[in-house]
Amino acid sequence: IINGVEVDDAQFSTNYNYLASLQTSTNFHYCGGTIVSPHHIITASHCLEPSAWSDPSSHSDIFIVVGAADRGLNTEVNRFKVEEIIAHPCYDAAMTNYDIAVLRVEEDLLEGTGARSIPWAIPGTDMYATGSKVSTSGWGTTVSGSGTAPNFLMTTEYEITSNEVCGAAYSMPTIPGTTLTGLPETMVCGSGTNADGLQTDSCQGDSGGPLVTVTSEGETLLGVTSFGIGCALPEYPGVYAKVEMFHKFLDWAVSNGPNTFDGSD
Ligand code: 4AZ
Repeated sequence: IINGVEVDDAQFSTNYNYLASLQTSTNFHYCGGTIVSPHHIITASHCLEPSAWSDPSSHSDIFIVVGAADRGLNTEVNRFKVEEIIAHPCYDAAMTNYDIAVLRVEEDLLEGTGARSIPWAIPGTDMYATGSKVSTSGWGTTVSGSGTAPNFLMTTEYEITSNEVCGAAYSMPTIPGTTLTGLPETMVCGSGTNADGLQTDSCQGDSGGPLVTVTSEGETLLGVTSFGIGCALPEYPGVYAKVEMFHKFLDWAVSNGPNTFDGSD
């Protein structure tokens, strides 16, 4: 997170305890996630090696750490093995589209960890209105281009960018390999400045983490941190997988229903 604020333990346990850190067996933090059920987190497909999706033997190096602002506090109690990777069947690595996945764990993520789940957005709300205040959080880098991650969770607030502005930014012909002519309906963007007037954004290592809105009914997950050009550049908003469009995939993945999901949104 660039130009955000640090989350302390007290704030974490009341406001941000839906966050998860994805770590390797050597405690290397590489992506974020959001707890959406006692046994499931949502993350980005691009955080996961496609070779691991259907091969449990090759995803043994993914651990989910929950319940602490300090990502180094990964104990037997709050560190979970991944039982199953459910990547969106339409995930398109070349376009970073359909960049969403569900991770299933066998144990209860919430029991005795201080963590909680939050709901994902379903269609028919006005939560994605341009200019709406949203927050994004993670253990990603605080300095664009630097590989180092903070120990404590960082969070920031900015606004939903219009689809036209964001689509235009990422349709520029200087971006090699893209054929985007506008923002796909599977994406939503955020940009803006913090209280000090500094441009703020998610960045490397925040991928997979949440874009959240707060209403009188509590928090709702609107997006999954996906990609950007640079970080906190005013001309390039942060891009998120638009969770509203994936409610059928998420209903299916989180209910562990029969394998009938056909890939439609
Ligand atoms: C990344 O490299 C990344 N500003 C994630 C989010 C953003 C940029 C880069 C959005 O994982």
